Amino acid sequence: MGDLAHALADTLAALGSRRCMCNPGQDVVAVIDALEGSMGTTMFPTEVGAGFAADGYRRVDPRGTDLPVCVVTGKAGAAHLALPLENAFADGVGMLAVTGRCTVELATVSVANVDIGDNTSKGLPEVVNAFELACTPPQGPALVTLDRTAQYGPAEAAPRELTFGHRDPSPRDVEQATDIIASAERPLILLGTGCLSGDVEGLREAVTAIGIPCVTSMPARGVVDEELEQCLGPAGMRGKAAANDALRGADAVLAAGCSLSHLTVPVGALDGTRVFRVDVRGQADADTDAAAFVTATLHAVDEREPWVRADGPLVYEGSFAAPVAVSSIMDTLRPGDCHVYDVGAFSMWACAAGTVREPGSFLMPHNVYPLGYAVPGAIGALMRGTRERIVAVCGDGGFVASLATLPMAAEHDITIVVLDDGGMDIIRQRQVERGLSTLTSHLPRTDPVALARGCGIESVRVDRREDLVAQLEGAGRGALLVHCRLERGPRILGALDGNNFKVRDGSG
Ligand SMILES: Cc1ncc(C[n+]2csc(CCOP(=O)(O)OP(=O)(O)O)c2C)c(N)n1
Repeated sequence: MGDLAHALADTLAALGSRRCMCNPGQDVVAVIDALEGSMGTTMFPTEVGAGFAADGYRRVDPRGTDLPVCVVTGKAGAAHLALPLENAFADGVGMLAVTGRCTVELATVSVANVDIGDNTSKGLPEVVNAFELACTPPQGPALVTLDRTAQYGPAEAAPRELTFGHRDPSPRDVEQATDIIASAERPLILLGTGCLSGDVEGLREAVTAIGIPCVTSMPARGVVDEELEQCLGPAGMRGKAAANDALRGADAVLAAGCSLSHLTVPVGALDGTRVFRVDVRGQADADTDAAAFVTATLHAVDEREPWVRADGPLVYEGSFAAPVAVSSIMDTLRPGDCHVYDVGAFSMWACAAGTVREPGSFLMPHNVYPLGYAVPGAIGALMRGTRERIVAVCGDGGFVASLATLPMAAEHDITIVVLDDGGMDIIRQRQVERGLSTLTSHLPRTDPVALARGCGIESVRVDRREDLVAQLEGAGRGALLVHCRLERGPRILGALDGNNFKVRDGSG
């Protein structure tokens, strides 16, 4: 019999994990050492960086059992991991976190919680169960906690054949959904992140073949090709006007893998609408492949002419401020690329801009909006190896928040765009609206170009839209930082949906 560290590493590798993101400490050094022998293991300078990288790794392609393993030490390490775990839990991103002891209650932001403590012989079968939960939709982080001494205690690997995988849609449920959609005058399909981990290819074919309009949640952007006439794009708070109009106007909605939160469904939009839901946490049909369910339903109904039209492309015009910079970046998004967004006023403009054609090409945390996500998230997405060109987009605030991870970018084919409007604009806008002091939306001055060069990253400064586009078109090999000096952007309206998303003069 070997020790727990090796038994755990062997078990996780046998289940399908290929990557470990870690930040070491005494509680987990032996675990990390064992994982190094079983999978690609990368040290991140902070636990937050490791956690966001694990998130980006899984978010870019949430299928299968290649669950990222995020290992941090107890107390300080585990406390730092609270933010990435909260973010992953809220957005349904699977990962397996292994930590030492901590009084911060991380179990509340995990889909499964295994406290191995010092009982090394009993814990591993439970870890396998937790692993399975973490990668089965609706996914989320699973947490394994151990005592420092446990790493060295005796244990045997406990892999087993995972029953992982979705249940095939039940014919009875499909029939019911088909009846609802077929008898509707204005049917609509609402696709959430649950669809991303299922049979996406089948879904894309079915949506293309049958003209029933569909909308997506923001994080599911790209699950079907937004260039399709019947794809109205993302709905919700920052979504497209046509998508929200369709939600309000539909008389029947098949909602698949979507939580129907206020971020996706405008308040009251579905009142009085017949809604059939599939693959949602807590529902009886929770483990159904949501994508396959929609596919089966679409194949059972007749082809239709769409009853709503998509918006034309959203064009932001004006000076080199956030809407113009962000829409220019979105216009360079090609199949095979992945753009990873941080949070800020600038990112709001990205939500309804551009055309997202494939899943895994537009990553933006949706519920928690954690500042500093983009750079480590992009490094994680790159490690998954499924996308060709990776671009991290952040504001000057997000850039500073992720500085600890910047040196790591030097070793990767990654482009970082820093949209620098000289402060934290989203905060400033709220402060101005409420007549508050704007002192705390200022940032200490930094020079992203000099900082990046100091880390061995090629770096340029641009002041014009054309120069930004030229840099992005040419990017892809090696690390590059593009520092955009922006004018202050127009005010983000307190918007409930894309209808309100119009560029206005002035910055009030
Ligand atoms: C970890 C964390 N801390 C604080 C916040 C609140 N917050 C949201 S956006 C933001 C500032 C963004 O500034 P910047 O990156 O410069 O983008 P801008 O708004 O200027 O476009 C802050 C502090 C957050 N979302 N996450």
